[in-house]
Amino acid sequence: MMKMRLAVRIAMGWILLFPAVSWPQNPLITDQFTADPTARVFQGKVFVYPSHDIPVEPGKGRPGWFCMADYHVFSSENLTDWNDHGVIVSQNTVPWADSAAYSMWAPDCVERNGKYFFYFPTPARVKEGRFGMGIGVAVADSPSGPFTPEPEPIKGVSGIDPNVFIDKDGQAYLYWAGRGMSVAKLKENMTELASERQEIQDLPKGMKEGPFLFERNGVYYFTYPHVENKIERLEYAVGDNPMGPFTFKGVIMDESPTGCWTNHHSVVEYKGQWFLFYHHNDLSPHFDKNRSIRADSLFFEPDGSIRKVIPTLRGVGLTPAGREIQIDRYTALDTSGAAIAFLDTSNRFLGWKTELNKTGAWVRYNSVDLGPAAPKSALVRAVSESGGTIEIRSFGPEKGLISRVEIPKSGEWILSRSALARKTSGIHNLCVSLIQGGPVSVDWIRFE
Ligand code: FUB
Repeated sequence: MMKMRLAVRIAMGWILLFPAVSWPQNPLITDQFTADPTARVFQGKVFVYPSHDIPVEPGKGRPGWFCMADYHVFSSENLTDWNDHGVIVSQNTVPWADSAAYSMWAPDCVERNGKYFFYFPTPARVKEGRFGMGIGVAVADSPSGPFTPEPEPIKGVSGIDPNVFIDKDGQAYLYWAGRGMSVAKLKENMTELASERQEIQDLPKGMKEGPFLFERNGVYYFTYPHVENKIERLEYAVGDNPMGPFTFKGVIMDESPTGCWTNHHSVVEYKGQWFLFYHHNDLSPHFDKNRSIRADSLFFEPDGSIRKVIPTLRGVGLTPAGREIQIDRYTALDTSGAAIAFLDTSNRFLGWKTELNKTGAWVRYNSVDLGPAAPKSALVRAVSESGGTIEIRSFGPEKGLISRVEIPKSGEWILSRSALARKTSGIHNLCVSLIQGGPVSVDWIRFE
């Protein structure tokens, strides 16, 4: 999570310096680019293994294309706070990898017998006579590493986007993309193929990549991004065997409305809820090869089909009221009077602000946990050239005013505090609206 020191002025006139922490929901990670998230539940937590997009620099990567030199892993117990465990595998430390390739694409990680096997595609060194993407394995005793790369990539496999599924009988399967979609059995050691490659048949025509297989109630869901029109959307097919055949069933997520060319996903069940992890270019709106990972809830219909997932900014997880609540990651917003913009377009990692542009403009943000002990005041980081008054209301479970906060006239970001109108505890869906004056831009709100 992003930490920085800020100069602030409380409405009563104090000048303070204090560390601010941003806790956005979607995207999940806001201090670096992340893509192709594979989420796994290990040791009671969700671990996410994404690709790590970086901007191309002279001599490092190909301009206009994906550029990745290493992998980080992130974990979370509550799907709100994400812990970055740092670099687990790098192109410089894989013995067979081309360390100038900057092409460490979509990875996966599975656990077997207490060992964690991390699968990743990357080009092999050309001088060793190998071309194209190899799929490597790195092994660890813990889901966050340290991971030791195997000396060679998996023999007989050339392609991208590895995905591994271990069935109830213990048989492991490796799926990958590149010249169609392939599957093969893995040996018990998880590093060698135990069968011939088999092509997955009968899927819709057109480019497909990023296979991800999971099982639910005896049904094997083969899921993948597919270019049906111009850019990728997430689809699925089902079968009764991990090697297929699979029957196409439908779309999990439509194409990005803003044109991000790729999407790449994983599906995981955690604490009784299913989630779709995927990516979008939130922090790089003008270049879709610098992406950011997201998560949204996923639901099955009674017949086992997947209900289409509509991407949200709010994402998943409760937001503790004592943290900066980034209302720009809204659940709903009044598009006639409110808008979202970057705080600073020269450093998008600083995040977004909510612009309440006219009286009555509102934004709704669900699932804020005000805890067992009711907070006493609301703190708002905002800026308004003309000053204005905002209201924070709960519209569920107990409807009503929580606090009315005066935002004084100022050309700089300031903190304004106001007492709560009533004792409020528990989980609430909040509505923040401009009731007088404005425009007002809000960075975040917090309860104390
Ligand atoms: O991240 C590079 C590539 O973009 C992945 O391997 C694909 O699945 C697509 O997301």
